Amino acid sequence: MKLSHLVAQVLPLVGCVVATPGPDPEAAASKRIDKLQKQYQKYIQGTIKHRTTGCTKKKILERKEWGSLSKKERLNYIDAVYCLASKPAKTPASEIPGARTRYDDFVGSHIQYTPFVHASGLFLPYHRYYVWLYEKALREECGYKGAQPYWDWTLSYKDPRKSSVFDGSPYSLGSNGVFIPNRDPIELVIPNTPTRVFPPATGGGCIYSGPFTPDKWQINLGPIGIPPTGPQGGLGYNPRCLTRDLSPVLSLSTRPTNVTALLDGCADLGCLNIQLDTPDGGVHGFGHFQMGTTAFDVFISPSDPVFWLHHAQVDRLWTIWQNQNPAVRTSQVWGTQTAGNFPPSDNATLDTQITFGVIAPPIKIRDAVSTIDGDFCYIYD
Ligand SMILES: *[C@@H]1O[C@H](CO)[C@@H](O)[C@H](O)[C@H]1NC(C)=O
Ligand SMILES: *[C@@H]1O[C@H](CO)[C@@H](O)[C@H](O)[C@H]1NC(C)=O
Ligand SMILES: [Cu+2]
Repeated sequence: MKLSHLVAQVLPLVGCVVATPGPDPEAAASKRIDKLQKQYQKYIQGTIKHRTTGCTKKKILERKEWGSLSKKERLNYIDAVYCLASKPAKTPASEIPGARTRYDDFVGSHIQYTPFVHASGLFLPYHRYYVWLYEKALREECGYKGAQPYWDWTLSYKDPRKSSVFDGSPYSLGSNGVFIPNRDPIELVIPNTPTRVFPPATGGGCIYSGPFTPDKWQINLGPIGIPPTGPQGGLGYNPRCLTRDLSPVLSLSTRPTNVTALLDGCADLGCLNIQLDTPDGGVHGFGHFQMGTTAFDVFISPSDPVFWLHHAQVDRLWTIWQNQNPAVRTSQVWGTQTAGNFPPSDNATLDTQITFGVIAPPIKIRDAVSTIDGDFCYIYD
C-alpha cells in the first residue's frame, strides 16, 4: 500500500480521536475561578496592609471551604451551631409564637423579611449581613473561634451526596434524607414568578447519619413557602425533623461554568443579581433546590444549617465579582425593595434601610457593600 493511501485511511480516525474528548470546560472554569479568587485576595491584602484601625491583617477572619477545614475545626463549628439552638429565644411570643431558641430567632428574622429580601435589590446586602450576624452570634454567644465556612457547590456538582458537607460522617453537616419512594413532585409557588415543579430526588425523609439527625436537631417554625402551612400561619410551634432530598440533577446547575458565566459575563449588578437569583432561581436558587425539601421553603430555609454555608458561597461570588472593579462595584445598587417587585416598590438606593427584627438593628445598603469596612472584616480563602 502506498503511504498516501495509508494516510488517507488513518486520518479520519485521528480526527475522530481528537474531536471526542476535547478540553474539559468545567476544569478550565474551575481554574478561572481560582485565579479570580487569588486576584481578589491580593487586592484585599494590599488595601488592608496599612490600616491601623478597623479591619486589619491581624483581625481579618478567613472564611474557608468546608472541606478544607480540619476535622477539629468542623466539630467546633457544629458544636457552636448546637449551642445556638440550646439557648432561649429573644423573639417575643406575640411576634413569632413558635420561636423557642436563639437559632429560631435567626429563622424568624428570615421569615419576617423574606418578601423583601429575595429577588430584589436587598437580596445580596441583606444576606451578607445576615450571615455575618450568625457568624458573630456563634463567636460571641457560643465561644466559636473560627470564621463562617462556605460550601463551594461547584466541587460536587456531579453528585452532592459525595460532598464533604453531606457525606453523613461526623465531620459533615449530616447526610441525605431517608429515601421515600413514590412521592409527589413539589410545587414551588413564589409570588410573581412562574410556579416551578421539582421531581422527587434521592432522599425526602429525615436525615439519617452524622450531625443534625432527629435525635439532635429539631425545626420549630413553618412550613410557609410550601403547603401545607404550619400552625398559626407557619409562625406557631411545629417541631419536626430536618429533611433533605439531595438531587444530582438539580446540582448540574451549580457547575463551574455557571459561576464563570456570571463572574466574567456580568458588567453590572443587575446582571449579577439575575444570574444569581432570578427568574429561574440562578445558581443561588439551585444551591437551595439541590438540597431539597426543607430548603425549598424559602421562608424557613435557614432551618437547615447548610443554609449559612450556601449563602457564604453566594456572598463569596458577589465579593470576588465586586473586587474585579472595586471602586465601581461597591457603589452600585440594583432593583426595588420587594420580591419580584410585588407589590411595586421604590428602587433601592445606598440609603435604603434593611431590617433584621430581633437579631439586629437596621442597617443601610451602603453598610453592607464592602467586606472590609464598617462591621465587616473577613476574607474568602
Ligand atoms: C448551568 O449550566 C448548564 C449547562 O450549560 C445549564 O444547562 C444551566 O441552565 C445553567 N444553570 C444556571 C442556574 O445558570
Ligand atoms: C427605577 O429604576 C428603573 C431601572 O433603572 C428605572 O427605569 C425607573 O425609572 C426607576 N424608577 C424610579 C421611580 O426612579
Ligand atoms: Cu434568604
